[in-house]
Amino acid sequence: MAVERTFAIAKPDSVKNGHLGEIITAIEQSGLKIVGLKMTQLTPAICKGFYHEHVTKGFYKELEDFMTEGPVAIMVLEGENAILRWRELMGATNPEKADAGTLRKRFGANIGRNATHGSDAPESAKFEVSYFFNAFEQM
Ligand code: DAT
Ligand code: MG
Repeated sequence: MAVERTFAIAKPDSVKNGHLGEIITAIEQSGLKIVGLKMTQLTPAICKGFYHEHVTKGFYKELEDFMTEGPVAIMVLEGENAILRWRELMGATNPEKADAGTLRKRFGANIGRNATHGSDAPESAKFEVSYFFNAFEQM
């Protein structure tokens, strides 16, 4: 398995509830390296571009309202098998179904407000990283 980069978000609920530090600690303790990090707030247009695969779904409005409601921390993570490792650290999309100790189990309230985002494949990771980070913002 090669060294990969993946894209992560500490969603508005995580930032608002003061869980950003714990999320960063979990990433560092897992051995994944943070090679890009910044705060931003998504607009509806930016959110639609980011979640392009979901814009036609019934839950999209709820997703956009949530993702634009406050600041987020966005990150690029690097490591061997980083895409899958970050997904495993986050846990299942629905916090109720996430394994104990995962970030979504610890900090997510429900399937909509689920604390973190992670890319799901090499192609989406490449798109998502480049959507938010230019070359000078990645170490
Ligand atoms: P993931 O974030 O685990 O990759 P996804 O890509 O299927 O999950 O969906 C993107 C986000 O959309 C997800 O983190 C939360 C929201 N979402 C997904 N399914 C939902 C549903 N049935 N009801 C409300 N929000 C949902
Ligand atoms: Mg997804």
